[in-house]
Amino acid sequence: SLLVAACVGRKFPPGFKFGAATASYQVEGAWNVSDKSPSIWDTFTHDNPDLIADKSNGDVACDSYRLWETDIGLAKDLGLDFYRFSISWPRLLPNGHSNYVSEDGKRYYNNLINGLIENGIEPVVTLYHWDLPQKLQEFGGWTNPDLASSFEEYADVAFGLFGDRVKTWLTFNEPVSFCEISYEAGKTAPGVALPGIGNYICAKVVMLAHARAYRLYDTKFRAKYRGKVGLTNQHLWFEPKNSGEEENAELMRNLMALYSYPIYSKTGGWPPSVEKRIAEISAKQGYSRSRLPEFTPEEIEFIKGTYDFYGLNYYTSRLVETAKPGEKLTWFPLSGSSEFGLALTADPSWKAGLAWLVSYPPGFRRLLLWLKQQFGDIEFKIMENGYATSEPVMYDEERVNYYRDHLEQVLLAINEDKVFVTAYTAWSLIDNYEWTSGYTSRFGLVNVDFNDPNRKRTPRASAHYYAAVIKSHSLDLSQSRGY
Ligand code: PNW
Repeated sequence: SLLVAACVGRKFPPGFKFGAATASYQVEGAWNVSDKSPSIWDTFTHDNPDLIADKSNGDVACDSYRLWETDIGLAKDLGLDFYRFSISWPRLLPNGHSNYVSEDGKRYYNNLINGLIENGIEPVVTLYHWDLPQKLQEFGGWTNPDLASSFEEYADVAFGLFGDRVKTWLTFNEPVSFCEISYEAGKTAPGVALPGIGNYICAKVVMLAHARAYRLYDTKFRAKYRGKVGLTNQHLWFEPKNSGEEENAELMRNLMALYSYPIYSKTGGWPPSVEKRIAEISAKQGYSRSRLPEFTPEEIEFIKGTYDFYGLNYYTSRLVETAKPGEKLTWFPLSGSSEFGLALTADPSWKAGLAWLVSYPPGFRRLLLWLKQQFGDIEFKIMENGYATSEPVMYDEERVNYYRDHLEQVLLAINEDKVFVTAYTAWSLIDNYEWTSGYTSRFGLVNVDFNDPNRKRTPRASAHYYAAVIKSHSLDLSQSRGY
């Protein structure tokens, strides 16, 4: 009976769902097929090959525009409950605006959605995974408040075309990543660097854009389609490096929740500690108001509560300490840490797949509990978690360990901390175009041969491992490293 108890503890709750994710620019290729217009990533990679590790681009990527049936086959072999992919805005709306809808774009996503459903796999769709139509960047991109209404137009088209079959929508993937790394640091598309301001303007515009899409779904689509709409935020977990710096670690947690407080908190608006600190720093810099733009009371009410679940992506953790005078702070993975003069490091004992991707499984559980404490006992869906190596290892033991150890923490969060987690998503189904790392970072459960014109896909050991977890709906912890 002891054995039974142990096994029961390792079971995922009934109804818990497993998936895997990709994103349009990272897998589709076919960048200029038919009437598709360029996205900011097409423009950025074509104009700045030197900013990409292997000078590559997503022109072909995994060629999933052509090989989508193969991808569905892989998802089916894994036994996925759902497949998370994103729609390329410029493929569906080449003008950026809804005055013209591409027939080929419609056909492609209809085929993919129908193919998934025919194979018993639920489609989970992200509207914005960073590939803005270049035509809208020419309007100023996410620093232009008008983008919120352009995004609502796009969402209207997508909900209208696919909402009869798509029941889980994510408006945005990781606003923190594109607001900070793109619009503040200028390191990724569109390559616009507006230090200390671009990220905050982007944050406000994106919060409003999300809320507009959510409220549109409520008024126009919810009664007939009965789906769920949310977004997914990326979180690192932060711990103080030295005793006495808990307050700084908490400030970093709140900075990363900049894109959550307006939506999920009871009060709405920016996280108070972050808002206060940025206002103080702005005042010291001689400004009469904060660089973090205020919301009007109407905007606060408009954004607050616009969710049906909390989507989150977790990969890694950091230690926080006050920077030494003159210390150069890195912009990655969170350029905003320089705002507060905080240095982010990793503990040497945390196993590194890539320099930035160090594995600290307990951070995942602590993050889930922290989010529950901040925002209440709401539904959490893990929309990304995964591990990369810089070599295309086929017997990928490190990735298997990463998935097992992180899934173990999810189970602890569910069983011990009573966090209501209903879904887990592996990033990624297949190796793909890893932004400025090009094809040098391998995240796939399935290997892709990028030298092969047919982009041959071969499941790794981790794919077999994940399939076994899904099939048994439980975790075998006999190999666990026991965090
Ligand atoms: C995510 N970090 O980005 C994105 O959603 C994916 O498109 C991407 O391929 C994947 O994770 C792997 O990088 C991240 O700093 C960006 O911890 C930054 C971090 C994590 C994920």
